[in-house]
Amino acid sequence: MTKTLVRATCPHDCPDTCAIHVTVENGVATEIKGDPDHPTTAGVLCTKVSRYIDRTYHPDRILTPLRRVGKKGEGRFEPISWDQALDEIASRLKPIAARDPQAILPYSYCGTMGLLQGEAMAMRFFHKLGASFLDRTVCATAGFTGYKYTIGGSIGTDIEQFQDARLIVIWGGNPIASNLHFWMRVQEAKRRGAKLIAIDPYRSLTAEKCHQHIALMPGTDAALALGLMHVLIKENLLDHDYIAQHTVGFEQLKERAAEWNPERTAETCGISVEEVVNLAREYGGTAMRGEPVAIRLNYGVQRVRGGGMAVRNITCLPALVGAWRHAAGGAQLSTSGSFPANRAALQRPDLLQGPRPRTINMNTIGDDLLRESSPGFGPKIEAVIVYNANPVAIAPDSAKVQRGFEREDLFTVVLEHFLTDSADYADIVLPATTQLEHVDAHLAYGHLYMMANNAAIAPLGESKPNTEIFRLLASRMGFTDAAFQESDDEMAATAFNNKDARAVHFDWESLKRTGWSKLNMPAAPFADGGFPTPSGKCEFYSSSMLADGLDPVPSYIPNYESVASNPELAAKYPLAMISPPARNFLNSTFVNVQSLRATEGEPHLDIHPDDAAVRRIADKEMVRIFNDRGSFVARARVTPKARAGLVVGLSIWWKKLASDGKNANEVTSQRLTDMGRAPTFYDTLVQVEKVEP
Ligand SMILES: Nc1nc2c(c(=O)[nH]1)N[C@H]1C(S)=C(S)[C@@H](COP(=O)(O)OP(=O)(O)OC[C@H]3O[C@@H](n4cnc5c(=O)[nH]c(N)nc54)[C@H](O)[C@@H]3O)O[C@H]1N2
Ligand SMILES: Nc1nc2c(c(=O)[nH]1)N[C@H]1C(S)=C(S)[C@@H](COP(=O)(O)OP(=O)(O)OC[C@H]3O[C@@H](n4cnc5c(=O)[nH]c(N)nc54)[C@H](O)[C@@H]3O)O[C@H]1N2
Ligand code: SF4
Ligand SMILES: [Mo]
Repeated sequence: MTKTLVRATCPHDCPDTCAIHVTVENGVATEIKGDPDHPTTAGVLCTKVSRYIDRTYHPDRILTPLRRVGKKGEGRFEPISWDQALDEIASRLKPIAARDPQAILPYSYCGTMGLLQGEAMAMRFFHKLGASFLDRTVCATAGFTGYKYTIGGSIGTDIEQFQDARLIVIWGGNPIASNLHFWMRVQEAKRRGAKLIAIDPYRSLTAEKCHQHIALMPGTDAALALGLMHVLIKENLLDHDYIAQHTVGFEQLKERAAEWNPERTAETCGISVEEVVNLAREYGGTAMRGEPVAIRLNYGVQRVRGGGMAVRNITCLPALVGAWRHAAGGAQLSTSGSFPANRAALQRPDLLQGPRPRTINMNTIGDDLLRESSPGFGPKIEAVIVYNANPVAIAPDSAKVQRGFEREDLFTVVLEHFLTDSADYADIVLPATTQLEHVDAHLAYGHLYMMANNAAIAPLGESKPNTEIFRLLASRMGFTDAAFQESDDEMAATAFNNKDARAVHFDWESLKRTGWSKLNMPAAPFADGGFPTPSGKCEFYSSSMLADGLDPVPSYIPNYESVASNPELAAKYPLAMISPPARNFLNSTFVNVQSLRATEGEPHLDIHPDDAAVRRIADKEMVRIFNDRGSFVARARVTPKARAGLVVGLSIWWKKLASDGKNANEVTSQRLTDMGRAPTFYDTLVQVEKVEP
């Protein structure tokens, strides 16, 4: 019997990008473990990925190409050969491309974060084809943009420094569920005496375990940050030297913050005046004692109209108190900007001939699939190629998305492991390999290691890596460029720019052997300023924002849908709804793994006892959640974990595994954020009623 250990990397859309050891016996993966030597993984995988072997060998894996035989959405297919599948796809795409290739749309996100299976060959294919561009904005671009205006790029406090912080503010994140290895550092900081504060409308698993939990209303974080600035300035909890040397626009910020006294702030956020004042004193006071204060800023604050501004305001705070002076101080939203990734080499935008195609925002896929050709829009979408994504489950305003994919005149191809809600609408489904079956190179957005994934086992059935599928499609379409001949290893070798000082020690072959390699980065990136903004400083005043038509100074943009901003709508739909990730799912991935679904049980809605009482809803009763866009049902959990005025439906369920065939995205809207063209999943008003049995 041969038993080998293969070095792999977790491919999922999670900041932790864990280093994995896979044990392979006689060609079969038998065990998966966290790499004990990788500093952030520290030998630990989350519950979900501990089940990755179950997922890979799952009896429902798609193992051959499939052609639809039932109605769209029904999920009835027959197996066909690769040749049949590729011929059919090419014969459908060619005439569309001859008329206008922009009528073909790729739809992908981060089902795998791998640079090869995620983007390389697929992007080459769509560039060469001249297909519509997809604005991949479903997750992080609001905050990315707000952070960039202020700090200059996605660079922040190293996760490996957090254990030395004295105060950690976990702002709009639930790391126990979605950033476990950061939480392990936070636990260490706590043991060393740090104070932990969670800012979250919901008493999440994480908020429960912090010393303090500030439960503000969704979408009011920008106001809270302004209120904190007000108190910091009024009580002179400021690092004047850092402000003078490394920031611009303090006077304008001061003027704006003056408008946000603790009373106005507390009223806007739905919290107490003491909570505002004490948080400012704790944050500023700890920093004034020369101790590191760190903010882990996450995605919860971004999924509302003013999500970009919220991130911007929060990221002004560390510079005000000089927190960046310490390696363990400052803020982290994402580390992705630290990596010298060579995206042009991977994606080859030079393959594009002719003018730049139009761009479709992935968040408005519902409306856009239903649009006719027009001068403003361009051609009607005639074909969609979905990979690494499950739009029917994850995109907002889901009823429209579903209607779009139901169109008889739409040709849909889905590359998948499983018959997801989206695959059910495909004309052709192509079987993709999992991370155990293909090679890939990874960067991370929560740590600073370049990562390699070796293939542990041969592809199951007839499945193929995305890279190979797009190579074959390119050949069927008659694309003969050398770019389509490159192997996965050849592409991986170009993924990181090893002339860059951060990655000079990098080489793909050695990375494959060791599994991971840390970037050369200073421990405290902004201790002496050097922000990658136009001014080289932390920009309290941003000329770029002014040029982009935004308020150049931190401000507050209320939700589209809230009691204060839209009382008329709130009269009908008085409850704010958020639908953050469930611990045992990864977006909609893993929902079909029975053991993980069993832990989550069924779709739930957490509702405060007061809100339940007026609706005569008892714990465990079925409820209907609805607004003008749609409705879905869930089992009520009557609990003060949801603050009054808020309901929480942990997500993202597969629709077809829910009793009513629907999920939380029935009620979310396609409206976009203030910056970054991102979604507003948590900017949603609903009403809730008991479902009479
Ligand atoms: N287990 C698991 N892990 C995941 C994922 C998953 O689905 N499951 N998804 C991955 C992905 S794609 C992402 S983007 C990240 C997300 O990473 P995080 O943003 O850290 O993850 P969440 O668990 O969504 O935590 C968001 C928290 O924000 C809160 N929140 C909602 N609205 C607001 C608001 O307006 N203000 C504030 N302050 N808080 C608010 C929610 O109640 C929730 O507790 O996680 C990744 N990791
Ligand atoms: N209501 C609500 N909606 C949300 C969110 C929310 O918090 N609330 N969160 C949003 C966020 S942050 C995000 S990032 C999106 C995520 O949305 P998506 O990126 O669509 O994520 P998943 O639903 O996990 O779907 C990924 C799919 O990719 C497939 N896949 C994985 N690896 C491979 C591979 O190698 N090849 C191929 N071909 N397929 C592969 C998986 O099987 C899975 O079905 O959802 C968004 N939607
Ligand atoms: S999902 Fe996140 S925590 Fe779980 S193994 Fe993957 S990278 Fe690690
Ligand atoms: Mo995300």
